[in-house]
Amino acid sequence: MNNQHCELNELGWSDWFEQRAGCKPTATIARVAAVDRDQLLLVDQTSAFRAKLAGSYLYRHHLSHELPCVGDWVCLEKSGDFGVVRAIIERRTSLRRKSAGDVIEYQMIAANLDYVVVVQSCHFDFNLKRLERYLVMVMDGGAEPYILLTKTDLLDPGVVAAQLAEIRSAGITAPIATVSNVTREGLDDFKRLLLPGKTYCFVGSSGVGKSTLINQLMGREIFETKAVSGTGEGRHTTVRRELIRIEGGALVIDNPGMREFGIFGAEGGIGSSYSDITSISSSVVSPTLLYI
Ligand SMILES: Nc1nc2c(ncn2[C@@H]2O[C@H](COP(=O)(O)OP(=O)(O)OP(=O)(O)O)[C@@H](O)[C@H]2O)c(=O)[nH]1
Ligand SMILES: [Mg+2]
Repeated sequence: MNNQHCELNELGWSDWFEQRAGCKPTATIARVAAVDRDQLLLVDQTSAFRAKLAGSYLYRHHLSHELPCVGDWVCLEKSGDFGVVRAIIERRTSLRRKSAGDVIEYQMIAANLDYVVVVQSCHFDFNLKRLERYLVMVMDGGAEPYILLTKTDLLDPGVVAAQLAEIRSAGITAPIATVSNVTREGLDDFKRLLLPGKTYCFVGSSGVGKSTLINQLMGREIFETKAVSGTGEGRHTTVRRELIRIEGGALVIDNPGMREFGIFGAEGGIGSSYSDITSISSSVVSPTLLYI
């Protein structure tokens, strides 16, 4: 991330974190922009730099959700352009999935998100039940959901309008945007939703156009994209999560495509109304079975 000389709050820092940080006075605070095996890419007011987790932290924390993920704030010791992370600051919100296996363990997708943008393509990918499952997962983690329908250029406007009506008639009240990355219709309206200093995490199936859209928002090709199959299936092009700051100051996380997931207690379908979703959301134990 190119963040030369920006304030921490431009990277998403707020009083909420300030009150909970508890870092040593000599420590530096930075945000996790990417996790590459045992190395972290961090950003602070002055630069992007590499870091690793302190051995003492690893000794005390074994569960995968205790390890830093994209979007986390960390306390570290910085020497030159390398850091040693001593602690993760409490997460305000998160997006997480249950790991496969009998032991209930969470795998973090990303942390400290203000909004999760659930992306579906109008073309082949649109699926109300899956959308509902995503919304439950988002609300379970405490972020606000946005719904984004892409590839409107490939369908008759009447079909897109029917999909919007289907979403609303299911009682889903989350804001919905529609966009075509080809004609750019809807792009400016969507851009206006993205506020400086707020963090937006893009999730959805492979091939729906997440990276294409983020490239459009950046105004240049920073993420690789790849054509989908004739039936709209993506190629799992994005394999790395990364937090970037786009023009206008919003913080955006691209994600690898997700194949399928379910929610604890909701395997048989969530029911047909948003009130069902919200009641599940407040009582749900965890999202589960989400494969990337
Ligand atoms: N017609 C049309 N094609 C689009 C649109 N948005 C993206 N595409 C195309 O869809 C294909 C997949 O786009 P990506 O941006 O790679 O999709 P992704 O969601 O990032 O996929 P993963 O990284 O695999 O999760 C590319 O060929 C894009 O050019 C759109 O609005 N309309
Ligand atoms: Mg991608």
